[in-house]
Amino acid sequence: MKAIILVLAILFSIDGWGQEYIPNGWRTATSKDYESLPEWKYYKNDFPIPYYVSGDFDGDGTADDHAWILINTSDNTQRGIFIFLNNNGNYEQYFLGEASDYLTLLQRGAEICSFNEQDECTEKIITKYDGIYTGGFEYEGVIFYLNQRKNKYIEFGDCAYCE
Ligand SMILES: [Ca+2]
Repeated sequence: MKAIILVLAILFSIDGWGQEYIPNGWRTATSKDYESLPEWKYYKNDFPIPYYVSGDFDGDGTADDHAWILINTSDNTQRGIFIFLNNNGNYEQYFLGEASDYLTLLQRGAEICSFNEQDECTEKIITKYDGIYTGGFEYEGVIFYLNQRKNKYIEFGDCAYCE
């Protein structure tokens, strides 16, 4: 029972967060969405908040940036991945594409790799700040990590697939 109350408290607190930077046409997930998303419902005990992580996603030294799986309000089913970089309360928005099932934090110091179209490993880096991993409960996901020079989030993969 205590665990249920704790999860509900976390859900309600996150539901109320940061509404000011959520773009028009999108909304944060609510407890009702667990009913319509089989994966979220199925893994709820192990993974109570699959749609949100915070971290330092731009390397400015403060872990006050937000990553969300948001839900499109036009059909209430389409999901998108967004990162909001907090610059003293002004949020810079990045849309990363259609969402997988969940987000997790990729902490700085991780070894990540990029791949070409032939799935050959082309680059291996050690992250200097946080990134996000977005994946499926039953399939492989991708890592998004900011390329500061290009001011763009780049897709990386797991270096376990590098020869
Ligand atoms: Ca930051």
